[in-house]
Amino acid sequence: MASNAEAAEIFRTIADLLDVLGEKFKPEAYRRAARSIESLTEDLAAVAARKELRAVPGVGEAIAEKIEEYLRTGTVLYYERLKREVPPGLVELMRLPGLGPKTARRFWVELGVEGPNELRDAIAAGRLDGMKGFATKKIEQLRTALATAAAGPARRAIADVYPVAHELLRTIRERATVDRVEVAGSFRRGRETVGDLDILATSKDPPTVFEAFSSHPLVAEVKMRGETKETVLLSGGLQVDLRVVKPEEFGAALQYFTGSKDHNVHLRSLARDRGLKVNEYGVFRGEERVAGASEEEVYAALGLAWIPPELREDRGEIEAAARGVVPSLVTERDLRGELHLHLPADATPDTVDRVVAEAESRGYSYLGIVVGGVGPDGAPWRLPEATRSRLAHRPSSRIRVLGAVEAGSTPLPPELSSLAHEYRIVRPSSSGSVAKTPVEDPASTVLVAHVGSAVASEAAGLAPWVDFARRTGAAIEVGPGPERLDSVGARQVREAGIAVHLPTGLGGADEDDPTRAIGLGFARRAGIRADGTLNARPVEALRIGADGPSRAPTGRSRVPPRGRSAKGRPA
Ligand code: DGT
Ligand code: CA
Ligand code: CA
Repeated sequence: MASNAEAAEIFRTIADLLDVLGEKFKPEAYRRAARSIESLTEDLAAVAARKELRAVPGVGEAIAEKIEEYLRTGTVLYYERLKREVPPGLVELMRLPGLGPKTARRFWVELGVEGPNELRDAIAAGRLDGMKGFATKKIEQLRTALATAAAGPARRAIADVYPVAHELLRTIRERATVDRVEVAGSFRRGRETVGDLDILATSKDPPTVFEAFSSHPLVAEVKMRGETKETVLLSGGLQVDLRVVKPEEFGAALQYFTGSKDHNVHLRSLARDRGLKVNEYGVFRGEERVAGASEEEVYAALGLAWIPPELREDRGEIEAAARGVVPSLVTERDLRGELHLHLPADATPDTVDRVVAEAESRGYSYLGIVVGGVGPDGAPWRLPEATRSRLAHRPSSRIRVLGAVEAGSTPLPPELSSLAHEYRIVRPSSSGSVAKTPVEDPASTVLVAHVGSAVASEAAGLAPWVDFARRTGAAIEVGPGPERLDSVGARQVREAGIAVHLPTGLGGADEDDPTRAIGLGFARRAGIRADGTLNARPVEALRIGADGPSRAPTGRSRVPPRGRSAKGRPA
């Protein structure tokens, strides 16, 4: 149960509480201890076992006893007592930006304010006006901080964070001496939004890692720097934690800092039942480390199959792993093609050749390009004639190139009826509803795309599309952006027995294009496997044009089946 991070957090909170209570020197002592616990390169329990706690800088007799108490009982009575002496609202107050324990104390003592709501009222009533140290501008900042806090912590869409994370990893790999470096936390679990980034590395020369990291131009402020951990704020305000750990602990640290917290809590209770202890340094039987270098090893030591990060939310995945039935989720390597590629409106035949070459180089066996349709504004559009005809008349190509039209679920307008295409994509109209008139040829519809996540997360918005897909046999696209079908919606789609289409990011701007990884992450979070993924199927199974399921496979355009890995994760 015990962890260095948690112990440090307890001591830091003790310091804050003592500040609120008006203590003079003690708070700094607890802060110093917290910093040094955080910089330890090994488990506190190991230090305690060697009776060396008192040799840790900043740890004297009183604090050493509290660490021992924490290791024994999981908490510290002194801390529990202090928490009872200070109104909980004050702790919230002192955590607000621009406030600290000392200011919180002044509001408490001078105004009788015990929490955010009361402070808001006090500001509104003008009770801060004329208080020493509170100019109008400062009061305005407090008002903003209170409003922001009430709205909940700011989380960012994974699509926005993805390029930043990759840029930081690339810099660390290029400029520092590292062996392994990975992003953990909610990012690795493929969550729709992330609160902060958690990066883990192993290195023979840790200072080079911190140096490469904190000198990156994106870094605006170094908030905390210890021997093993550094916390920075990027210029956009995103917090990034970087930890450098020992190679023999990397798997345990990756497991611990990937979370989720609920998943970890469940794992630790499972470990206890088996007489083991699991923390960010490894799995231990007594003092002996029985696992830690790899995640596989950590899960195996607990009698579990390795669990993909996207499933680690304590929603039954641990029970499944104990029975050895972790689903093998769809991976990038399962994808055999793309059916929903939009080209720029002015795309030339060369553009077609380029994306086809890219699809070929990925080993895909088909590529569906949208050649025209009805836009969300209701206006018909089509790619230039020469570009469209390139689809049908190409120099030899190893893959099937297909044309699609994309429109709402009404019949195509007359000006598009002559547009050559092999299949149809349906998109919700801006109202999100399914038109009463069915498409003229439901059998040609293979895909529903552009389903919004706002629509998707309300069952009512997604439901008509699930019905539509069930009726027509169409698949529904997941992702790619935060405004599109998310993992919650994808789960509903899977549970209805409908296949998904995954964006491939073909023709994407650069290597940091998040399209493919994010759609894949959402699908994996929803428990989707290759067999539930339309574009993981061979071209003959797509129900498209003359290559419908009734026709025998030609064999020519097939790629050999690729191996599936239970351990695949989004790039
Ligand atoms: P986020 O950053 O809000 O999007 O979500 P996470 O899951 O990345 O959370 P974060 O950054 O606070 O911590 C990363 C992981 O580290 C978290 O999923 C579990 C683990 N962890 C961090 N602090 C604690 C803790 O105090 N107790 C436990 N049990 N686990 C923790
Ligand atoms: Ca995080
Ligand atoms: Ca974090």
